[in-house]
Amino acid sequence: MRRLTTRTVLLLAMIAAVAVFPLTLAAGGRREAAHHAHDHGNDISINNAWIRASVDGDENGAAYMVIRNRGKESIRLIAARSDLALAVELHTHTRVDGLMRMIEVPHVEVAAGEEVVFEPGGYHIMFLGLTSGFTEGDRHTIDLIFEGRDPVAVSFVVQPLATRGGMQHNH
Ligand SMILES: [Cu+2]
Repeated sequence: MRRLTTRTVLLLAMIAAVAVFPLTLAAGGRREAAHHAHDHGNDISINNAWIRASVDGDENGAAYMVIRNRGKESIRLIAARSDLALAVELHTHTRVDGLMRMIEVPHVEVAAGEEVVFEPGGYHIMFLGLTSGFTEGDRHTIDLIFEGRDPVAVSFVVQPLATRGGMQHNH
């Protein structure tokens, strides 16, 4: 009876060891996957990030930047998050009946090794219902959400459209 009990305990210990081993492996695998995803985040660089300064009475606003994808796979910006406005959307401009209109886009794709420019008259982060105006020289952090990745916090500087818009219109 005593021997049987010892054998049972041994057997249970072996089962436990076998059961724990794959769990450890799985946990290690998850850690590695998470770390891998974080490394991919470094493939994205955001430059020239700025917000258009508000003029009196502005209820809405826009932010611009250049997204560069140094990675080997295309990336998708699917959202931007900020408490600067009641709603934050991704927009572009399109010609409708001869007029340029803003439309919301579900995502902005940046191919491997390419960059996408957000600028007045094109792609922009749209702020609808500003919680406060944008003052020249201020900085605000906006979280950029890329599909399948951790949010990327980017600091945007507020600048007047007259300065930035003029620089951009060289075409
Ligand atoms: Cu817009």
